[in-house]
Amino acid sequence: MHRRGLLAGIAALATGGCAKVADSGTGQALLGAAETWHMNAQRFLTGRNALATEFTRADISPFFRGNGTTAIDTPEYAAAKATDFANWRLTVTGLVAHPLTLSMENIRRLPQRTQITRHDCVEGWSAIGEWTGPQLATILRGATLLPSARFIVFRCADTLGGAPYYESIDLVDAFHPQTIIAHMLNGAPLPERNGAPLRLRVERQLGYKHAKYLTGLEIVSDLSDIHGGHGGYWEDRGYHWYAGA
Ligand SMILES: Nc1nc2c(c(=O)[nH]1)N[C@H]1C(S)=C(S)[C@@H](COP(=O)(O)O)O[C@H]1N2
Ligand SMILES: [Mo]
Repeated sequence: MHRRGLLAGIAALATGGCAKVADSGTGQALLGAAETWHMNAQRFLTGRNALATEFTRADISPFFRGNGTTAIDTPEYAAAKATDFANWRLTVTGLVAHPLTLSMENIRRLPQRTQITRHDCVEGWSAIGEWTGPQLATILRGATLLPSARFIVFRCADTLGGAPYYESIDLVDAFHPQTIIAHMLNGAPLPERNGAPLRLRVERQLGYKHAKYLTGLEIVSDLSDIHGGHGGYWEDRGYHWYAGA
């Protein structure tokens, strides 16, 4: 984590210079003042495209545990799993010039990125895994964002306590090189517990941002009318929207 460097560096920052990213109404409503400070300070100190640490194969955790939803008990998901997700689709809708419906085959044929990174869950555990999939940027370029696009909303196939899991990130993280739509963990298709067949990896953020069981990407200008209005399942229950680690 860069948090120690971040805290050390904050002292060196002048207070006035860091209010660019979330300067519109939506950004301000979404982010508390301290959270906005944290996001802008982190991006200022490390660069908006700074890479999260990547590890070697020797560092990979022998078992990458599952957390939150680890199995989906619906007939639809069982049927999808039985056919190795041959009919699974990832839709790309909202503020795009070209809405997309991608099959697993489409996703596997895009240029791929493989990265070995550490996942940090706020519940107090970490694991290192090797993830493979296309960069989200590639998919978004294919769809072509409209000028009003500001956030990517990730729709998931599961519910927790009856409410759909969902997440969102802004365009800085969406176009970051390590932000991928992963379909493989450690060289094999994603296990069910880790989000089969598709999950987000957004490596500079904490575990709950990494939405599993992806069914759709929705490009929006505003998060306030989606579910609880805070940009994610856990955010609607009090977690920070910007979970930079
Ligand atoms: N769809 C969905 N995505 C999710 C969750 C979930 O319950 N449902 N849990 C989140 C949390 S809190 C963490 S730490 C990671 C866990 O990823 P893992 O199951 O691969 O360890 O997934 C995140 N993404
Ligand atoms: Mo988590």
